[in-house]
Amino acid sequence: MTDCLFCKIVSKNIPATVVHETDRTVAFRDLDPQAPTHVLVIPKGHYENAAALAEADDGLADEVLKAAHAVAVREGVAGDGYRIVFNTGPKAGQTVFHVHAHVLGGRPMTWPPG
Ligand code: DGP
Repeated sequence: MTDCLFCKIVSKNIPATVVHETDRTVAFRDLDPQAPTHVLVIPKGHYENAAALAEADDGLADEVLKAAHAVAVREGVAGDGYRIVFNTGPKAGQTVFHVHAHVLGGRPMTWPPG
């Protein structure tokens, strides 16, 4: 999708610090990190949000989840605990409408989220 910020990161028209990549996913550091580790994992194909990705039903959601875990391992936060968040829809705080998993770690987390 030509207008999509994260599609432009996939096509390298916008720079990003990529930390992990597979054939169908890419993971890069968040521009405004909310934890010592804050990485976004996206499918390279455009899906608006987690619901659209789940409905696509082609195994890609599984690949995104596996990539998120691989990032946590690589970043050294998997042992102590980390959080994977899909903000889905404006009311949940989604601001970029290309599905992304936030992988957050490296500090204690609180619950419930805001
Ligand atoms: P959300 O609010 O769940 O849609 O999260 C969007 C995230 O995307 C937010 O944490 C900030 C991040 N972000 C926005 N623009 C850019 C960008 O140009 N580059 C990178 N690396 N991250 C961005």
